[in-house]
Amino acid sequence: MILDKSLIEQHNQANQSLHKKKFEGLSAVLGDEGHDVKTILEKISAFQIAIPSWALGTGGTRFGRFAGGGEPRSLEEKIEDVGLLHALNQSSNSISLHIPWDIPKDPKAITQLAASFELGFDAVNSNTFQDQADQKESYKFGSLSHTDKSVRDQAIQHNIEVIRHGIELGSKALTIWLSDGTDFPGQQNFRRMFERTLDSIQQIYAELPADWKVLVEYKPYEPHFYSTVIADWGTSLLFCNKLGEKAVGLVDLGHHLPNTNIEQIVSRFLMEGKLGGFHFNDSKYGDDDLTVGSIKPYQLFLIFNELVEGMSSPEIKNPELSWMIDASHNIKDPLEDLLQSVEAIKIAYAQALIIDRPALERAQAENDATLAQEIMQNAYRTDVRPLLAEARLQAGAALNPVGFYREGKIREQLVSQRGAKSFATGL
Ligand code: RM4
Ligand code: MN
Ligand code: MN
Repeated sequence: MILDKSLIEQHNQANQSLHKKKFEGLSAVLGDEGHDVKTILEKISAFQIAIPSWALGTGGTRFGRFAGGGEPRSLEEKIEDVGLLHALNQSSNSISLHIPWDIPKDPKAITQLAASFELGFDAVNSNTFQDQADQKESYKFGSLSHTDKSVRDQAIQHNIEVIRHGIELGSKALTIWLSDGTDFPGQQNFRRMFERTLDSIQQIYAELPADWKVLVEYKPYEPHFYSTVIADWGTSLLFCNKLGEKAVGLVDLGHHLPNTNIEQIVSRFLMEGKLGGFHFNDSKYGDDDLTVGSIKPYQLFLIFNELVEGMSSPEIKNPELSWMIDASHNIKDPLEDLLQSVEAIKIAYAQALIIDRPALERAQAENDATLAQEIMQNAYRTDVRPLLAEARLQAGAALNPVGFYREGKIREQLVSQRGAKSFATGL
């Protein structure tokens, strides 16, 4: 479905006067505080977040899945959906593919279709956590870490194929989320599992084009419940350092044990020049894959504080980052959920941009914890949404994307085109 741009203009006209009041008030205050609102708006506009191809349908849990209707039935329809999101917010100009859930059969046609929506391709993701129908060896007991070389070889080959698909699409990174692990104490030798995995990833690494990265994602548990080969950021960093310059860590916000200080992990990765990117989502308990910012928005802000500080510091030499969402929508409309996630990410970014950094540094130098908190929370408690709306307005996107989506009855139109019982591949 292609959005009629004139409808966005109508929507913006109708909402413009209230928006202008809010925006003018906020920019006057920020201006008085010494911020350059024009530069902030440019930064917000330039910030683009990739949409996962596996999260455009309704997700579920191992207990059930309640499809919402109008789900994309093919990779082409998934690209259309991301195009729709991008038209609504001008903030998601790429898609991240999961293979084999989404194999581009005709890469030329797929890249052309994506380009017609002004979209490109972010990291490609391999999948050795499920067995495919035509596959010879089983991943029941692991893939890249498996005891049997033929299973490892098959998994290595799959990753190399994923790189090839990515090259055809213009991607620049491979994400490896390795589900390998064990369920019971004594089941495997931790050190040997690590060594076999390293050897496997080294073979994949050797196939990376010169301008590519491999993003090494970590996760403490699930699907295995006793140990995971790449369980935490330390192990991810260990792999990256052993692999070489093209290997960088990927922080999925849901892949931490409760109460982990994720912002400090971000700082450490940045300090080492080894932060590759993010899988944004939110969680209460585990890898819940909920809407970004729905549970712990302050944590998200603190993460962006580290990012803004790190990226603007001359001491930090970190490669460009991949910003991606990795979520699953079990009860919400996936497109509405993704719009909310993108908005939450950009809110946290904008709030981090308005932290009074010189004042914060002075407070830190003077060990003034009270003042440091005041400064942080002054930024966090500022309603920066008018900045985001203004950036959208200037870019030709909708002032209120979710509002427009509902007024325009977009889901209803998708259901009438695709049917109430269409299913998307993915989570
Ligand atoms: C995993 C992990 C990966 C994602 C899969 C579907 O928990 O987050 O990044 O590709 O789920
Ligand atoms: Mn992830
Ligand atoms: Mn996950």
